[in-house]
Amino acid sequence: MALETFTLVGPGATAGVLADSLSRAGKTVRLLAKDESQAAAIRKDGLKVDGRAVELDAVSADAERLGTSDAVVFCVKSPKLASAIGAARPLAGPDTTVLSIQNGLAHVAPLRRAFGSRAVFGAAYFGAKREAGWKVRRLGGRRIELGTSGRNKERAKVLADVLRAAGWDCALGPEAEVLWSKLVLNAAINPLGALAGVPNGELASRPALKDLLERAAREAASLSPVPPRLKRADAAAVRLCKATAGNFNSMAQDVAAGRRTEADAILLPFLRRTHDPASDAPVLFGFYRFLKGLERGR
Ligand code: KPL
Repeated sequence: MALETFTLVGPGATAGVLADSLSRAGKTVRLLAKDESQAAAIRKDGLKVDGRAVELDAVSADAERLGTSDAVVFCVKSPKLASAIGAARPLAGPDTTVLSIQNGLAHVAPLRRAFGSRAVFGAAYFGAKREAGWKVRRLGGRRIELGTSGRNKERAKVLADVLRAAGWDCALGPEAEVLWSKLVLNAAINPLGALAGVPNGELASRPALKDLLERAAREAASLSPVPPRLKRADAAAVRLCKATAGNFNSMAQDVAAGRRTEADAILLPFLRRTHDPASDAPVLFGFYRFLKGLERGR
């Protein structure tokens, strides 16, 4: 099951960083754009990561034209998933590995329905930002964790080897633990960075924000149904913020751009596990109310 051709779905900062690392590792990299005007813009301007041009084999909004590849990587945010799955179906042949590194859990069921045991779910611990045009800047972190769930173990192992060769610190773990551990950190970091309007580093360096960050991480960890892979969620949240210090997290980038946020995907899995969210998860519930108010206010 050699993985030589990769198609990334949903060009943005995450896809840009992965495309760059995979193409420098000698892989053939293609992008499935959201529409033809986006595809034309990327073809015209070229994708650059940290000032370096990324070698792309093809960019198109037409998956039939791109054809199948050995691996398809979903880098879309949760509100866009359903349409992305529909558009990307022709990219996946019977033996294609489908990787998703989205935040949250809501993507697991639809992707598994669409791609069965070909789907592998991962968690990305890095920061990146898309700047004007198709320029992407890496903002710290180089860890990717891949979840195994019995039937996809072999695929996940092969994928992990490719990612390591492409420079990532890639680890494997049971799928539920990988996804919930990342979700615990996202539930603490993303809403707080988005509401405070600060990059991750400030969540770790400003005492009042750090206190809230740590409380949110402990609250989320206490509601996780599987033991998080992190020994201390509060310390792990601070470490991740430091590792990605210059990054405005993905939710902060959504709020700044006036886009719908991933508040539902990131916070509801915890709030749904409480009897009374206001008293059982006061910090996360507060984040959720503020974010929803912000979205409604638009
Ligand atoms: O997952 C992230 C995100 O922004 O969504 C982290 C790793 C927290 C980086 O900001």
